[in-house]
Amino acid sequence: MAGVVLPLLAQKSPIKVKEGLKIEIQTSAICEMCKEAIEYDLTFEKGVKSADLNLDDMVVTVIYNGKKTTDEKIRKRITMVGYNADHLKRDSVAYENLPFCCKDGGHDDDH
Ligand SMILES: [Cu+2]
Repeated sequence: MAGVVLPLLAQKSPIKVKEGLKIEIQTSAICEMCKEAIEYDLTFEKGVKSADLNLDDMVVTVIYNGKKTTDEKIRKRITMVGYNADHLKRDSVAYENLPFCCKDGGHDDDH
C-alpha cells in the first residue's frame, strides 16, 4: 500500500428501519466468493437479521437489532473474515487465509 493515499472514508451511520437498524459498510470484497463469505459470516453475529453485499460498489447492507449488536461490532466481524470495513483494517491473518482470487490483484487476469 506504500504511496497509496486513501481518501477519508465517508462512513455512514445506522438508520432506523422497520426491522431494526440498517447500516451500509464499505468493504474490500472483490468477487462472488467474498460476497458469500461476508454474508455467511455475518449471519453468525448476534442480532443480525440480514446482510446483502452489492458487488457493484462492494457495500454490504446489514439489518440488525441495535440492542444485540452495534455497527462497529459488525465492521469488526468483517475484518475478521479478512476484509476492510470502512475505517477498520482487515485482520492480516484472516486475509492470508483467503483464497487467492479474493486477495488484492487476484482478479487481474480476469478469470
Ligand atoms: Cu473473492
